Amino acid sequence: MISIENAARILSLSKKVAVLTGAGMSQESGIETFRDENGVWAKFDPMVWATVDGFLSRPKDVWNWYQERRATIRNNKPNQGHYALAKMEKCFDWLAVATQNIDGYHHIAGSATVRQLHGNIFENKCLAENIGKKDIDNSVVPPKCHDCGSFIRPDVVWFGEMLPETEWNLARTDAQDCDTYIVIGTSGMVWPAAGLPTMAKRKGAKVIIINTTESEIDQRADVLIRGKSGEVLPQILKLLEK
Ligand code: BV8
Repeated sequence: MISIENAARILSLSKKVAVLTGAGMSQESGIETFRDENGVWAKFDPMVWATVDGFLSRPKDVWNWYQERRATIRNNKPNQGHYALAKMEKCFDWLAVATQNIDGYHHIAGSATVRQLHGNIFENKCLAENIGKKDIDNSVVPPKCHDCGSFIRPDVVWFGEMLPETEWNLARTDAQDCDTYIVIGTSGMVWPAAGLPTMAKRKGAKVIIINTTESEIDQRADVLIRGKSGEVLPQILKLLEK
């Protein structure tokens, strides 16, 4: 509890707060994380299932895998951590969330400022034109672009792909301008997102980490909270609302 009180005390003195979330944020919503013991990458090789070459080697399988993940996300919902983070916005001049997650749960929970660093699983784009496409013909697997005939693919950032420039630049500015940086539910293994807490720290921000286990970013923490984000964030919000 002490670290939760320390985090709330630091936040009560903050005006500008930036946040980085990872798969742990949605774990209590029933969405699998990637690198926990029996996580996604333990079952699916990311170089096959989350790269362009992997998609081209087995387009039908990769497309169907994303369809299954879309169904799981639709059948679940944001958890108390997402809602607490959204309500926390009123406690500061601004609170901006940069998420590595592609489930869209921060938006659904009501967060107003969300930078989707790795895209959104419910959006699609043409593989060849690299531009978003709507009204997809799902009778073909994977669907084909109605403008050029190339494959349609999920509009998410695969390994080896650049992050969306605007989202990435905004997330970097948030990290450099904030008083406090909260890191929630990420192993800190995927770059360049993993570098954001260090950018904040270098500019003098306090860093709060909420994670159930150790992460690659722990040494940056001013406050380290070992716990579930769906339980910890509502407790922090309660202390801030006092
Ligand atoms: C890039 C989207 C520039 C798709 C994902 C070779 C060539 C090119 C690039 C590289 C290369 N070698 C390395 C790189 C860089 C690479 C990278 O970082 N690799 C790592 C693995 C070493 N990065 C990239 O490729 C990025 N692009 O660098 O572009 C470039 C371009 C060309 C050439 C050179 C450079 C793109 C990375 C994005 C990849 N896309 N996903 C999809 O999801 O299908 S990755 C995937 O990892 C997800 O986005 C995920 O969010 C992300 C990070 O993982 P986490 O979110 O942290 O999840 P994880 O399971 O790891 O951890 C969960 C944590 O939560 C754990 O710590 C756990 O303890 C905790 N937890 C669990 N439950 C809870 C909890 N905490 C709190 N409460 C709970 N209840």
